[in-house]
Amino acid sequence: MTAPRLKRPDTPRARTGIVHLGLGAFFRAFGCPYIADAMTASAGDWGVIGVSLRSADTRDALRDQGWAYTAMSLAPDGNSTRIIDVLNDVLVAPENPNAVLDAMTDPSVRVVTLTVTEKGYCHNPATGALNRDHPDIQHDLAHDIPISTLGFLVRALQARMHAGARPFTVLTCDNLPQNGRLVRGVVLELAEMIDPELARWINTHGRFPCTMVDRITPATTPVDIEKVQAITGVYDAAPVMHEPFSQWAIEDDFVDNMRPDFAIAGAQLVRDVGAFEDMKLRMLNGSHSALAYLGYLAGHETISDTVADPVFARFVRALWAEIMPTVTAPDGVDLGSYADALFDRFANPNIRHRTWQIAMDGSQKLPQRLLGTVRDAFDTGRAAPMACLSVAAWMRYVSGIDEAGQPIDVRDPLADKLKALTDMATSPTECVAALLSVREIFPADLAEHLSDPVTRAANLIWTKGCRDAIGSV
Ligand code: CS2
Repeated sequence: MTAPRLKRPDTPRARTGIVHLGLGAFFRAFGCPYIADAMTASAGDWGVIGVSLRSADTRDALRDQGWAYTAMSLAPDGNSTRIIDVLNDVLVAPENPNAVLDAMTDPSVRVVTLTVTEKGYCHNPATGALNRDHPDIQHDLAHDIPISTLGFLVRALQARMHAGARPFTVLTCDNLPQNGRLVRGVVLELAEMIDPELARWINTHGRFPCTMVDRITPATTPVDIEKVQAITGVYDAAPVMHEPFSQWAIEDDFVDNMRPDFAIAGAQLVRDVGAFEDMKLRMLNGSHSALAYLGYLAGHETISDTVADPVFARFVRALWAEIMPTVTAPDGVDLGSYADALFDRFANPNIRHRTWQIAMDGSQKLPQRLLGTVRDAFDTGRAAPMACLSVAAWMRYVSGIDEAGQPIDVRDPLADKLKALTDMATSPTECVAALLSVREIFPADLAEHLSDPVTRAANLIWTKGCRDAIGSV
């Protein structure tokens, strides 16, 4: 017998108070449960209109379910499920950008949340400034109907200003350092080019709190869909998978103080998110990327497979030892215990988080994940061999051939440029030199510092393979 389809009961919905841009698995597994808990505990009209910026898949899968879906928590000792029911609609921006602008312009929407990934900010990863040459930005400068995230934010804010309404708070939930400052900066730059008065209005009235978001969310597979059905007896076309752990630190700075009661839902509302961000971006995401490149090249499919290999378990501990002196722990946090907890989270065998998934978009991730650590270590006269090995592994990865001689499906906005550079190189030394010249990633002074240690590491990786290279560093 086929299982019945998940269907939201026909009960009243909360009114929409949030538009979310970039409705991927992460926000559905992370932000939406917090919003659901906040509304359960202290009410408020914080229903969400989700916006997919590219594909219609999520909308098509969720529509017949009344926008409800299952979130499955993957604990080492078993799975549990919960229905999340905060979405009021899902819009697909390329199909109907005006509907997205209308939703964002509705004065009852007080917060626009974002998970558009690092590359969605159209910024230069090394400097944080707007990449004015980005084709989507060029498009949005020439047309009133936008295609980029920044274009949607700026045009919707412009419509609100013209309507005499208040701006919405822009709440970014992407893994970027000072993410609120970053999005504020690029929004202001674009607004300035469109209408300087708008830029002044956003500068005065807009709010862009920084956040630190943390929950490991592997992509959903067909097997996951079957598992959900086995537990719930119901077919859900688009469930999301996540680890039990979740942490959200939010700078408490919202337009007119209008926001869900995130604190009651377990988020930390703080004055300064900086320490949380540095710790998480460097220790979790930095080691995630390092394990992704080295592990992928060595033939490991997932992060848990990678750290189950004792060589990589030692490696990640050594990498954390390099990172820890470069971060200031948030009040009350012991970095050693944080690292121990990270190890357990990575080792969770129930989470099949593919190294290939995490390896994506490295050009956008390396600066905040690994290069900050390297810079701080160099500035204080310390070496960072494991971080340099990780950078070299990324170089090997983007050259497009793994250790078994198989092609790698490299996904990165700079993939073509990186491939052209590595194709011209005739040795690991030349490859390192070519890639260190990519200024979007490596500022000139840092490239100079990196040249020797990364060249050494690359030669080890190319000749011995990643596993043996780790032992030889
Ligand atoms: C991962 C993150 O895919 C990646 O780059 O490092 O998505 C990571 O799982 C989350 O930031 C955990 O909070």
